[in-house]
Amino acid sequence: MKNTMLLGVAGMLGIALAGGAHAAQDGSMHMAPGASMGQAPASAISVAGVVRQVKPEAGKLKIAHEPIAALHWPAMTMDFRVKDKAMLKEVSAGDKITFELGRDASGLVITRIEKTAK
Ligand SMILES: [Cu+2]
Repeated sequence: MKNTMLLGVAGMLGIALAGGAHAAQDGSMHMAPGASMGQAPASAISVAGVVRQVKPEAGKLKIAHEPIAALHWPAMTMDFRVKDKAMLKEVSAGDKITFELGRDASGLVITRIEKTAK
């Protein structure tokens, strides 16, 4: 009886953890069918966030970003590509930034980064 209950709790925790794994490895998870069509604004989207990790080889930044209303995204931590790897030299982990998201042939890409605090 006790063992059964423990197993039940463990199972629920497992499900909760799986469901809570919100951090994405890149933006592709957001590319739900139709999500990028029609409603997405043509102009750049400005987003606030905190740099978590700089990945020079990959040309990516891991950013804990605030909700992005224009894309219907909740706040989360994820990787973003940068348009130019040189942009990665301007920031380091812990920097508070405002960045602009645009689109290229491969999807979302950071087109501009501005530090808001050190
Ligand atoms: Cu995200």
